[in-house]
Amino acid sequence: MKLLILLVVVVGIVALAQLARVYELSAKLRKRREEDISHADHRLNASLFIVFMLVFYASVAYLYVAYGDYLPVSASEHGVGVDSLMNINIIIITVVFFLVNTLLFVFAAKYYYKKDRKAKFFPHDNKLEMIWTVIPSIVLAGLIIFGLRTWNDMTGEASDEAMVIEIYSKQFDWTARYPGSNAEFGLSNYNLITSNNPLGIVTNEGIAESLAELDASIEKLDNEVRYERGVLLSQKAKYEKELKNLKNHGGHGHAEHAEGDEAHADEHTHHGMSEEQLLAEIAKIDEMLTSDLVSVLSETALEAKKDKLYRLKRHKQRVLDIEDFDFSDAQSLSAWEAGKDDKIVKGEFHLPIGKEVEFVFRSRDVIHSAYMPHFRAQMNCVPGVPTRFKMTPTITTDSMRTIMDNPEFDYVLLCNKVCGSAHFNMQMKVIVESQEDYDNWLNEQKTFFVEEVKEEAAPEVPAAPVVEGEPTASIN
Ligand SMILES: [Cu+2]
Repeated sequence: MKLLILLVVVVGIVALAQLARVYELSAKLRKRREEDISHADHRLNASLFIVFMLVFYASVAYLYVAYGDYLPVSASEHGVGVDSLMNINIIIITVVFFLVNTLLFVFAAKYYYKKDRKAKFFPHDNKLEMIWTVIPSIVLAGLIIFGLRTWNDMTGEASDEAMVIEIYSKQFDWTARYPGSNAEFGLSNYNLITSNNPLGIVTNEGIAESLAELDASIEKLDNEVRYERGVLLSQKAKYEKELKNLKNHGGHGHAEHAEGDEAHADEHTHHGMSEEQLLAEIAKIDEMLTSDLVSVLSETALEAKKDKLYRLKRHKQRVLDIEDFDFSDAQSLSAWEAGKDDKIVKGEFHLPIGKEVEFVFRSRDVIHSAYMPHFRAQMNCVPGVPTRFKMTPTITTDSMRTIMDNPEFDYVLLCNKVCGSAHFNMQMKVIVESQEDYDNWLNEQKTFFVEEVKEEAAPEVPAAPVVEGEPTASIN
């Protein structure tokens, strides 16, 4: 079938070429030069300009109707402003579009070439220059001022009553965090990220868990490196050589300074190990060689493991550094305590209707973009730099289902930055509901590390105010 279409296209092109050739030949026969174009040809081209313009306008009008409002009414307070800004822009663009294209095509059609018509020489006009400089400047300035005001609406300071939610992005999903009863987020540190602590929230339990995980990995890797057959054999050979030297020189040989040398040179004047110590070391290696842990690694693999071991130990040191946190400062202490009752949710998050909510965005790996089209909201999530905006939802999920006449409808948070292979699937459901339903839902959500929090620990958490301008303090 495809071949057939191709064949038809090729035959068509050949036919056209032949037609052109016939035309050229007949023109020659009629003693007409090729570049002489008749008045009828000019008129035909002029009317074709008008035809093209009308078809062009019709297709643009179709696109406006078919795709003009792909989103329902805005479900947030500031979204109304975003929509009117968008509408004003579209109206201006549409007017300019029709004006410019009409001038372009109608002029081309009207002033087609005529033998007896002479063009007017019109090189410059100050008044015209002024008009098409000043009018666009005023319109653009107006748009920018309007746009900045709308932008400030979304990114300005949130009111004191606003609730705060953290949206955490990583390849390829979203996690939402609600501060617990103390209305304050706990500190977070990426070094503490474990499977149970996906946001790396700083708590004593989180640190303990992270250290336990690191210790297990370090031990496993350390064994792999220590029990490598080649390493063991070369170590053994070194000890055997030393032992031989010791025997040959009657205890005065210059044995190499061996690792793990803690011997007091009682019988010897040099720093080498005694014969008994060397024999003990060799016996130890012999025993290790019979262990199940012994493996054979290539030099590259061994180097890679050593490198990984080094990095794990460095990671562990960083976690240990967190423990040296300064507790003398009351505010730091409360930030340290604050993480325990944070609530972490995946899959969907809820918002109460009519309540201002401040979003704080973080990213673990690459730049993502939190996009909530129905709320006309979008913000980049940048690794290492918390970003934020605020909004007030105005339509519940249920009402929006009625408005859209779609009982399946749900608000959604999407990633709007191509961030990797599963980017398309990076989304989270957003539910807007009454304050009561929201409270019930939040109460059902598990508290972070709830099982470890001792009951008497709860009153100790002071109701400290949120550190201003620092919704997610980070100590790294
Ligand atoms: Cu993404």
